[in-house]
Amino acid sequence: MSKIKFERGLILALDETDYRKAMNIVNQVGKYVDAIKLNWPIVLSNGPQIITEISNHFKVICDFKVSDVPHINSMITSTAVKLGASGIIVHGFPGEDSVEACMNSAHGASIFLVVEMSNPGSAEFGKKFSDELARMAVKLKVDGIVAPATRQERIRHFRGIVGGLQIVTPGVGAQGGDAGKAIANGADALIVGRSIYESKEPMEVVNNFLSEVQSARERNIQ
Ligand code: O7M
Repeated sequence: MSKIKFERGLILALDETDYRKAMNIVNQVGKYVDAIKLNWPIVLSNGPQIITEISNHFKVICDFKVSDVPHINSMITSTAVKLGASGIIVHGFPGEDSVEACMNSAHGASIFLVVEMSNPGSAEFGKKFSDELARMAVKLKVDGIVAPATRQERIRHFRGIVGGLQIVTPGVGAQGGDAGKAIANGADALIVGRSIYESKEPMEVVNNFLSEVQSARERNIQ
């Protein structure tokens, strides 16, 4: 299993649960994104074989936000990888042993740790510990973290903590985050769902995001 690289800087969050519509989107935009993120809604609606079906052609990240005791985390992670996942999203709040269990059963798949969520309610509990979670990501040497595009300054803040770890960022588009600013602040890849799969012209939307990423990266280099 090879690690996921974010050459294009875009991950499709495929939260469309209708099989035909979902596969139609995959066929249109799959090869223009770095990975396709599958969350519970599409997997519960279509069965785990959808992970295998899509991963036969494209990199799949299973966004199960794994957050259980270590032996269950191991079972979830290794099963998702056997089904074809190249990346797994995990929570850090159950503690280092639970995250390590995911890492030890990932068989080379990338592990991304959620440090702060994009919804307003995440300020209530999660934000209080997000620095510690980012430091945990560095200590355990996970592959990357998930940080919110809805609060751009937080991406920059976490970049300062995690150094070279990958940062993937949800909350662009439908949740109000700005794609170019997210990249300018240090994100490696945008995670985008509804703006793409609810559009009548998904490929056009993907192209727009790709050029925003490209220009922001060029500006970052200058
Ligand atoms: O672009 P949207 O708003 O339609 O979808 C956003 C996707 O990002 C959706 O699949 C969420 O599960 C995911 N997400 C968040 O919206 N907020 C978070 O804080 C974290 C995630 C996520 O991807 O975690 C890995």
